[in-house]
Amino acid sequence: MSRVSDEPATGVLDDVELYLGIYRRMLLIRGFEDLVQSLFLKGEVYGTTHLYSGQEAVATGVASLLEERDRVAATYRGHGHALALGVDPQKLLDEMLARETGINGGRAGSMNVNSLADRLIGSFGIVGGSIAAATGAALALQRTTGGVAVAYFGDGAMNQGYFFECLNFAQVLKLPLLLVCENNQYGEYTPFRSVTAGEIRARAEVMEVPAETIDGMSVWAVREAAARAVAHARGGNGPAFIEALTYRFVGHSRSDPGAYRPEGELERWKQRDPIVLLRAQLEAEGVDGARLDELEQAVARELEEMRERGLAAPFPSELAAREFKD
Ligand SMILES: Cc1ncc(C[n+]2csc(CCOP(=O)(O)OP(=O)(O)O)c2C)c(N)n1
Ligand SMILES: [Mg+2]
Repeated sequence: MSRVSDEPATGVLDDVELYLGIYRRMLLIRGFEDLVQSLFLKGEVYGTTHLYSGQEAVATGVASLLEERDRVAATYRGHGHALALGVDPQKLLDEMLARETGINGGRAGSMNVNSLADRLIGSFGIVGGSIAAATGAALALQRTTGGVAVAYFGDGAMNQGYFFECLNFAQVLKLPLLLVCENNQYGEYTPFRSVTAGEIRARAEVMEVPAETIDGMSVWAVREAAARAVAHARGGNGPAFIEALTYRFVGHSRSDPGAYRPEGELERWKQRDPIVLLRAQLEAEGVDGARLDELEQAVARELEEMRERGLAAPFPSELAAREFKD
């Protein structure tokens, strides 16, 4: 089991330089989401958005284990999944703004981003859809490059038929599939406990699929679990399952203020903000705080430049701009 504590100890991070890169990526995701939200409130973002703030450790931790030949299926909460894979943040922002320079030419918007060059086979608006897409990809990869397919999905997808059918299929055929359930405690405005029977992990275990429940706020816990899971899948042993316990720091989508949350819950989770935890851990491992401050400032500058470039980028056409505005 990985160490989970608010009091950092040294020797926890296996590669400090690698974690500095992860730290930068997590800052980028958080800042990107803050930027998208502010642009959304100004009416600049077309369609809807679902932000990844608070869940950054999951996508960055898993992505740190992936190779060129691997493939990923994300959800509609997928900006973080995309950025963790290395999708160009400017192109992703331009996509939100429905510009021609967007990663999908401004036609996909926030929920449907894909970038095959970055291994992202799609972002799926249908709850559980990512599981089916990744299972298909795993079947193809098993027959070709030997890569692993990863599906991200929420706790809400655990009650979807997709999950049971795909996991059974993948286990029978020993497909190289990694299923990552991001249990952020809610499906829209519903606490997952009130609609989900039993332990989530047990649903994989019943099919004899190795399954772990981990601290999804600790990126090193995610990375350690993902290393085991990826090794299992890559080794021809079939699928592996991770339940990452996490929390979204914002509403479900758009301007949801999250009023259904019990008082103090958000604040409690924020004390275990994955970015704050990693920063404390990096400092405990001897990284100079000033170096981390510089990283933060560099990311903030990068985002400000992106905002200006994005807002100045051309729309696909006048007609398309009107069609996409909701
Ligand atoms: C098949 C299907 N049913 C219902 C919806 C409506 N819907 C959109 S998001 C959502 C909640 C899903 O919650 P979860 O899987 O926990 O993901 P999270 O939003 O928390 O990341 C629902 C029910 C949908 N998109 N697809
Ligand atoms: Mg959820």
